[in-house]
Amino acid sequence: MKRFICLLVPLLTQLFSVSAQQPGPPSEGFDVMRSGIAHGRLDTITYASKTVGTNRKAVVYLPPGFTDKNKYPVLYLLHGIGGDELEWLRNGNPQHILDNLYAAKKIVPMIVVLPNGRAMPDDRAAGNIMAADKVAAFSNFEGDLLNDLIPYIEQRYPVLADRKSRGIAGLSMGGGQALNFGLGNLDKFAWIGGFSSAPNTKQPKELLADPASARSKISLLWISCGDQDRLLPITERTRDYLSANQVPHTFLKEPGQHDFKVWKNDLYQFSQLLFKSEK
Ligand code: FER
Repeated sequence: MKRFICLLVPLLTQLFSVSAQQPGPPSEGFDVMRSGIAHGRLDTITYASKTVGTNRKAVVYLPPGFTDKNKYPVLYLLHGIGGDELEWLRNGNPQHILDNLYAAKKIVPMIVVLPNGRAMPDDRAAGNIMAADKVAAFSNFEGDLLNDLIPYIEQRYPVLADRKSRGIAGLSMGGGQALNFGLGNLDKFAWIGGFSSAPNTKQPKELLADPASARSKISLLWISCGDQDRLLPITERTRDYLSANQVPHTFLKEPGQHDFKVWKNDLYQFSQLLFKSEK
């Protein structure tokens, strides 16, 4: 009996922590606009970027019931190599996913900022999207985000401006950016998600040089990828390093390829974990 309990307790603990970390896949209609529930609002903003030297656009999602009387945590949600500030809206219906999650009381009220992560004067996804200067612009976005966009958002909207109230996530190139910028700036971000992260993801030792100090700072580190995605080895490489260095993280290998079916599922699950733990 004693032996049985010794086996059972760790098993239950593990099951419990897994279910607490992973909300599970959505059901049909999770990404469709529903009538009869409260809806959020989309703003298009233009901010002056000292980093790029131009005025740049971003889209801001304000949650249902938004009011200047409250202060909100903020998620910065980034696009992929072929996208821009409208990519999530064109292909992913994040506003409907989030509205429906609010209606089900599964997420906390948050502002979601959809930036253009290609930080260069012509930031359209036109021509050769793989050109070296365009790929470099995804790296250059770190300065634009930290020094231009975040200060603009924090001045313009009623937001909680501490690291525990700031998250960063993205898909593919945006997943690489979220991991690079989030883990590289743990004084600014406590909630980090890489969805199907691209080859711009830094090598593990550069990505997280000091795992011991990161351990206590990270509230959520989510890494996920479709099992049919040829970029899966990048996420597995990050996962192996995090595991070897005992950095708590959530790893999800989900059925699917490199597409919005996977990323909508990621947003659905990741957003339910955001801004909830005490750590
Ligand atoms: C690459 C393969 C994929 C790469 C970038 C991507 C810069 C990005 C894909 C995406 O954002 O969807 O070799 O190199």
